Amino acid sequence: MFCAGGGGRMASGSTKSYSFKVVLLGEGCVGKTSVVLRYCENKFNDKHITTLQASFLTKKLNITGKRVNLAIWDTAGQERFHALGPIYYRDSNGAILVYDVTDEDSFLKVKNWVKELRKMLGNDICLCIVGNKIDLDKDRHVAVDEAEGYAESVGARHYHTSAKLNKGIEELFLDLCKRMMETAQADERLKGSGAGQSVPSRRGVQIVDDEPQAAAAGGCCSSG
Ligand SMILES: Nc1nc2c(ncn2[C@@H]2O[C@H](COP(=O)(O)OP(=O)(O)OP(=O)(O)O)[C@@H](O)[C@H]2O)c(=O)[nH]1
Ligand SMILES: [Mg+2]
Repeated sequence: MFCAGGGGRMASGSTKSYSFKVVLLGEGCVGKTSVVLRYCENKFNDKHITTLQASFLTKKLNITGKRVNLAIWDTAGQERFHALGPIYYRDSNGAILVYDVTDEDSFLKVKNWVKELRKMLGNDICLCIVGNKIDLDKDRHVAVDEAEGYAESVGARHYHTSAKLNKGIEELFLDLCKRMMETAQADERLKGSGAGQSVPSRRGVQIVDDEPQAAAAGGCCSSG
């Protein structure tokens, strides 16, 4: 399993590491795999090699001194795989719902995913709606205002990307990570922080405080 805090500790200061699970959902051929491949490996393939079931990639980043480990699940867009969705979105901290700006149907599919995710997970997940392929803007079939207005109405954030031209991808993941960190920190406050131990949140994120803490409640080892 993907756990927080694996690996070395930072030498000094209060450094927290976060582990988040992120899932990409959306119709086939909208560019989910391309977005992930661009982000994780800075690669782009002009050919469509359809994803079967799902694939998994990881990414480590550092945000204002905090280590973030992302486990990214890129799911298959083909309708025959739709029923597998819950396997991948369950316990996710963030969902990236991708449509192709030249394909109106793919935007309707995003709306279906939003309904399903809100029904199954409530507001416990950070939603990103992503209009991909903005390099094909001349063939756009989804109005910017409509897409952005819809995202706002469902508590999601909207982004535009081009995996092909590497536009908006870094910004998308960085912004999502910051939102997931805020959610995790709010969860942590809510739980009243278990005196420096790992605090699993509602969505299974673990926050590990690398800084040694003073004696835990009920602890027996206070020295001095
Ligand atoms: N012009 C353009 N083409 C893109 C972009 N992103 C992806 N594509 C192309 O769109 C096609 C589908 O991309 P994929 O990333 O395989 O799409 P997917 O959503 O993962 O598809 P499934 O795995 O079948 O669900 C490929 O031919 C990509 O080269 C983009 O930003 N601009
Ligand atoms: Mg794919």
